[in-house]
Amino acid sequence: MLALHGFPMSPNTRRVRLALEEVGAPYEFVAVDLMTGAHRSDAYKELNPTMRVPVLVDGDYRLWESNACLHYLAERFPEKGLLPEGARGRGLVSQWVFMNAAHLSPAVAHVFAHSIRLPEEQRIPKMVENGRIEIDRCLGPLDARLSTREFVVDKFGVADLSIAPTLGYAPMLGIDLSRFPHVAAWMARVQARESWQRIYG
Ligand SMILES: N[C@@H](CCC(=O)N[C@@H](CS)C(=O)NCC(=O)O)C(=O)O
Repeated sequence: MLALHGFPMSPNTRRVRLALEEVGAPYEFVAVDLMTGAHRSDAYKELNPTMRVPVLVDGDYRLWESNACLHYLAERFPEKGLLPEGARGRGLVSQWVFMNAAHLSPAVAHVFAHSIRLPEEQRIPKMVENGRIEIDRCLGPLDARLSTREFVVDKFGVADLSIAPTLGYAPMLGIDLSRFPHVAAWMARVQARESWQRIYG
């Protein structure tokens, strides 16, 4: 059976949980408590030497980096159609997943850290300001993309599973999606799915 080691509230963990729900494979969720430093234990380091969540375990195979886990699950359960056929469609999936992993997700993480997570004396307002600029820089093109289609790359799949959890805490972080109406409408479509209801509900 598959197992996912992760922190329940973590967007990176939730990204993979959503994919597991979408493929419908039975899996065990193993909670890793970031608050008590469980991700720094020797046992956990055996699973993920970078000491981050999540980690997907499939028999003797272990995989970390949440977006890599999405691709693995899509390829392991090809009948679920989470990746398009053909080089062009897959290239577009990679484009949006890398944009999320390299730019959008770190920017959202900086806004979260420097406005909520860190003790006040460690917060750097410029990090929040720069983070918001970077978020807008990503959401503008995403909004344009979603103005002509229901999901990021035609059918619901890996690109949606990658980006939507990054925006899961947008209201709490003061990220006003009404400025990006097509992104807001797409988020509502993703949030209406059974998988989202099960993980975020
Ligand atoms: N790029 C990684 C990021 C993983 C990540 O940063 N996870 C956070 C929780 S959302 C974490 O483990 N933080 C603990 C730490 O950095 O010490 C992925 O997509 O899996």
